[in-house]
Amino acid sequence: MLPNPLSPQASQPFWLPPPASTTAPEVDYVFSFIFWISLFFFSLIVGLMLLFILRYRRRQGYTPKPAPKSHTGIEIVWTAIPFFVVAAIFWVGFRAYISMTVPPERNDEIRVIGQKWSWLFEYPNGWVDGELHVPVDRDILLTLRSEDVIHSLFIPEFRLKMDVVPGRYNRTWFRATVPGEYVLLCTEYCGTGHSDMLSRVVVHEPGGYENWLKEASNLLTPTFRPADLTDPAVLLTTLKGGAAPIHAFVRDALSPATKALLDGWAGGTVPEDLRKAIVDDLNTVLRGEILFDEARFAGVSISEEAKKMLASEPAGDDRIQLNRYLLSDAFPDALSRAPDFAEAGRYIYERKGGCRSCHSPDGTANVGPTFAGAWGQRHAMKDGTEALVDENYVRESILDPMAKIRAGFEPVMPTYRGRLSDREIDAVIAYLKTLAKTSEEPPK
Ligand code: HEC
Ligand SMILES: [Cu+2]
Repeated sequence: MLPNPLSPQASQPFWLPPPASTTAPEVDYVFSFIFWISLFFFSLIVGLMLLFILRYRRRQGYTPKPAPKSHTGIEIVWTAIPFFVVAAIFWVGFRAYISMTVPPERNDEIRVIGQKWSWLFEYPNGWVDGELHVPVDRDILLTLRSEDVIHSLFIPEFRLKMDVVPGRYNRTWFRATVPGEYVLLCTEYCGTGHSDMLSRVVVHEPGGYENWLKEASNLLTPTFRPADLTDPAVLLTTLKGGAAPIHAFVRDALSPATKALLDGWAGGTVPEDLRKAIVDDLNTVLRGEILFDEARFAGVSISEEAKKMLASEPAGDDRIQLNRYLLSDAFPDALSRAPDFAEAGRYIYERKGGCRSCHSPDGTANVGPTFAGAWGQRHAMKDGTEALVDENYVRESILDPMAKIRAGFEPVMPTYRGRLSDREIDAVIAYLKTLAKTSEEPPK
C-alpha cells in the first residue's frame, strides 16, 4: 500500500514553497515520489557503472571470457521492475490529476480572464477585479478564458497551474487552507509584457471575503465618502482641537500613525500623506470596522437617526450605517453623499481595467503613454494630427483605441467597449484629472 498523500506524515520537501491548498500535499507527494525513485535509480546505475569501470577494466595479460548472448531470467527482471515502477508513478500521478481536475459539486465559481498583460477576475455578483480574492476553506471553481493568446495561471503555494486558451474554457479548482497573500503569475510566454502579468491572491479569514466583495463592488454606488479633506480649514477645526465634542470620536478612531502626522502638522497646505492617512482611517470607520458605544455620546449632539441606531445595538450593515451617520454629523461639509469618482477611477485603472500594466501614473513611458500630466495636453498622433486630451478623447481612447494612435506607440490597446460602463469611464476621467495637477497648483 502506498502512503496516503493527504496524511500529515506526507513528506514536505523543504525546497518547495509552503503549501496553502488541499491540492498542494497531493502534488508534493507525486513530486517527492518521482524524485526519490529517480534518485534511487540514478545512484544505483551510476554507482554500479563506476564500480564496473574500476573492477572490470582492461588489465595486461588478461583475455576476456565470452559473455552469454541472452539470459531470460535477467530480461524478465529488467522488464518487470521498470513496468511496476512506471505503473506506480502513473497511479500516483493519475490519482492526483483526477482530484485536481474534477471540481467538487458544491463550489463558488470565479471567472478568470487572461489578456495581454493582466488578469481579470469576475465574481458571482458581477464585480470584476484585478486581484483574486477567495474565502479560506471553501471550494473555488475557476473558469478560465483568454482574450488574445495562450496564458497560464500559476499560484505556486496552491500548486495550481492551468492554461488559459483563446476560444475555449478551461476549468480548475482549489481550496485554500491558509489565509494570507500570495503571488499569482502567468507562466506561458505571451509577449513583451509577460513578466508584468502578475497579480495578488488574497485568502480571507471567514467572513472577510463577503465584506471585501461588498465593499469592492460598492465603489460606484453613492455612499458617504470623505470627499473634501483637502480643505485645511475643515481639518483644522474638526480634528486638531477646538472643535465640537463629536469630533473627539473621530480623533479616537484615527490610527496612532495618523495622529502623529496630524500633531506634526503646523497648518497651511495639507500634505498628501496626511490627507491619505485620514481618508484611509475614515474609510475604515465607514466600513463599520470600529464600534462606538452609547456612553461615549453623552452630552454630544448627534442626529436623530444616529441616536436611534446607537440605542439599537447595531450589527453588520446597521453598524456601517451608524458610522456613516456619525461621520456626517462630525463632518457635515467634508462628507458627501456622492461617490468619490477619482478614487473609483484609480481602482479601475489599477485593478478592474488593468490600465496600469501599460500606462504609468508617474511619467515613465511603458507599453502605453504615461498618464502623468496628460490631462489637458495636446498630443501628436501617428498620422500627423494633434489631439487634445479631454473627456471625449479619453472616452474614445477607451472605447475605440484604434481611432487615434499616439505617435511613438504601437496600436496594441484593447477596447473596453462593453467592459467599462459610462459611469466607470467617468471615474477614469476623474482620476486622470487628478494626475494632471502639478505641484505649483493650489489644491482644490
Ligand atoms: C495592452 C496595453 C494597454 C492597456 C491595458 C491599456 N492601454 Fe491605453 N494605450 C495603450 C497604448 C499602446 C496607447 C498608445 C497608442 C494609442 O493611442 O492607441 C494607449 C493610449 C491610451 C490613451 C491616449 C493617451 C495619450 O497620451 O494620447 C488613453 C487615454 C488610454 N490609452 C487610456 C487607457 C485606459 C483608461 C485603460 C484602462 C481602462 C487603458 N488605456 C488600458 C496601451 C494600453
Ligand atoms: Cu500571459
